[in-house]
Amino acid sequence: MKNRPFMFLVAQVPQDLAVNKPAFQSSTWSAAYSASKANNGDADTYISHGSCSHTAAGDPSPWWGVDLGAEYPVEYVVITNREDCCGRQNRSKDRCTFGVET
Ligand SMILES: [Ca+2]
Repeated sequence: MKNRPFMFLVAQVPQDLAVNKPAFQSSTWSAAYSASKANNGDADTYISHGSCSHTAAGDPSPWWGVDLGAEYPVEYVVITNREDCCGRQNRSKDRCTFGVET
């Protein structure tokens, strides 16, 4: 029997370190849009589907943060805003996906 060449392919799949880690934001529009919705692993961008965070209207300096639990070398930070309204206005108040990849 003839030896067949073989090859192993090893791909490093980015790991999202932010999924389901403790998340915080400067204010919350309503309980349905809490900080944890941004990093719940669901990338749905329609806020009415319940997977986006949103700070309160009138928050003069909105922010969102996540505690990764440790220090990591970070390759990418991915932020996805809602796509169901509001055109090109400042989207700093909502986040549907927040990912940190190594
Ligand atoms: Ca989400």
